[in-house]
Amino acid sequence: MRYHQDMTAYKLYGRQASGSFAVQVALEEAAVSFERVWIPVESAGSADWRAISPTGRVPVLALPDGTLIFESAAMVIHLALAHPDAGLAPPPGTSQHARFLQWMVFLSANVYEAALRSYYSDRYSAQGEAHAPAIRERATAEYLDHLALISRTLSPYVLGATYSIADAYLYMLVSWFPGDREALFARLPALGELVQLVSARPAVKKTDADHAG
Ligand SMILES: N[C@@H](CCC(=O)N[C@@H](CS)C(=O)NCC(=O)O)C(=O)O
Repeated sequence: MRYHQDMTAYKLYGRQASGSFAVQVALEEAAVSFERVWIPVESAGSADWRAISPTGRVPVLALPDGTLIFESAAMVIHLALAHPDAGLAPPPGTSQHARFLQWMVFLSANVYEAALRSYYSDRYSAQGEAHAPAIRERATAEYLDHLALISRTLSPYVLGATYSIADAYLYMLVSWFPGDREALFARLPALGELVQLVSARPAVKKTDADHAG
């Protein structure tokens, strides 16, 4: 399969229930023109796809000038800065923006990482599937600890009274939680409230529908 560059709009390469979710929400909230391209799992190793995504993973965002970006947190931070009127993040240089960056990096480096370890457990040991159950169990426990840590800051959003794209990023990561979601919200009610608030946003509803298939 050949992938083409379009110099007039963003192009988001993703997959259902993947990290492209939060990036699509950012594009929808910014009301910018973009094309969504689904990359099948089987394409991960293909030379054409590797030319777009050096890691073989999704998401990848092609900027309107053709520049290709990987790492979902970098994409949403860039979109927040490139489209300030969309209100995806506080103004750069402010203390609130510093907190926004802190939580974006925390979510990407810790929560997303725990999700990957939990879903791809066999990759984290030279013994493959033999050690996977223990790795999965530990990853899921850490996933929960990370969610508990961030949920203590919710009031009701990550940055307090004002929504930011960090909330949509957290919403995405909560949707992947491998444990019992009802039990999670019973234990972390602020997280359940955040999910309710974020799910009601039109940009999120649209993205939810697209990612549902
Ligand atoms: N740190 C990367 C992680 C990307 C990532 O691992 N994506 C997953 C889907 S959510 C993927 O492509 N998995 C396929 C694979 O690893 O084979 C990001 O935030 O973009």
